Amino acid sequence: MAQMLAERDSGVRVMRQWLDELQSNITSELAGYIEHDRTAFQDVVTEIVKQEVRGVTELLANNQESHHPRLDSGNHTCLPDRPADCLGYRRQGFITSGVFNIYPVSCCEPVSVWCDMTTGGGGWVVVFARVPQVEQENFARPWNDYKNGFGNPYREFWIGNDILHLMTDNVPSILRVDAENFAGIRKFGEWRSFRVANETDLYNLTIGNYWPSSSLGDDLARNNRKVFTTVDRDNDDDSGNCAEKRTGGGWWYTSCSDCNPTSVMANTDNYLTSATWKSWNKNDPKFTSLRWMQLKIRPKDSQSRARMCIGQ
Ligand SMILES: [Ca+2]
Repeated sequence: MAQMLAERDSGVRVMRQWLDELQSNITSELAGYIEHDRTAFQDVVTEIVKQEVRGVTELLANNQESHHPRLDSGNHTCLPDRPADCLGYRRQGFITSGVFNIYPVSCCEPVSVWCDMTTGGGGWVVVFARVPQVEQENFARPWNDYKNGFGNPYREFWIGNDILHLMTDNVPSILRVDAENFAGIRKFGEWRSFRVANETDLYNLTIGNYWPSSSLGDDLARNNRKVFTTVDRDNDDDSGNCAEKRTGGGWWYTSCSDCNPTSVMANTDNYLTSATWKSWNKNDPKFTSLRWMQLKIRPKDSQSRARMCIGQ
C-alpha cells in the first residue's frame, strides 16, 4: 500500500511538472505574438493551468481513496475512528447533534442514528423518536420490522431490537427519555439500568434504577422483566393483544402499559391518538399527550467504546 501511495505521489509530481512547463511555454508563446493586453492573457492562461492542476490532483487523490482496503468481518484494520456508539464520537470532539454512522455490531456494519451531543453531557444514541410531521411514520408494524428497525434517524425512528440487544447486553447502559407535551413543556426521565435480551428471550426488558430527580414519573416500572409484543406476536399479560388495543405499536407491554410511545400520532392534543405518558405529573398521574419524544441510551460508565479493529 505504501509503495502504491509513493508511486501515485510521484505521478502527481510528474503531472505538476508537465503542467508547469506547459504554462511556461504557452506564456512565452503568447508573449511573443501578443504585445497588447499581455498581462490579461497571462492571467487567463495561468488560471486555466491552475484549474487543470487542481483537477488532476483531485482525480489522483480520489483514485487513491478508492484503493483503500475494504474491510470484511475477518480481516480488520485498526480504525479508531469507528465508534460503537455516540459517546465514542463525543469523546472524539464532536459536539453538534446530528446523524452519525455508529458501529455497534462490527467494524463493517454501520448503523445511522441521531446522536444527541448536547443533552446532559451528550453522547446519547437516539434509539426511538417521535416527531410531528406531515405524514407520521407507521409504527403499527410486525415483529420483524421491530426486530430490524425502521424509520428515518432525522425524524421518526426505531433502531431495531436486535441492535438494542447488542448495544446493551454487555454494556451497562442508561436510558433517558425526553418528551414534550402539546403546551411545549419538555420533561425527562433517566433509568440507570437498561438492557434488552435477545430474540430467543423475546427481547426481555430490564429497566430500573429510576433517577428520582427525573421530571417525568416512572411509567416504565411496570415494563421491567416484560417481553416484546407486536400486532403479530402477542407475548403480553393481557387477555388480548395490547399492540392491537393500543393502535398497533410494538412495546414491552404488560396489560397493557402506563405509557404508549408507539401510538399513532394525529398531531392533536388527544391521548387516544398520541404518544402518551401517564405520570407526566408525578403527583397527579393521568394520560398526557405528547407531540415529541426521544428514547436515548449511553454507556453507564461513560467510557468510550471506540471500536478498535486490529488485524492486517
Ligand atoms: Ca395477550
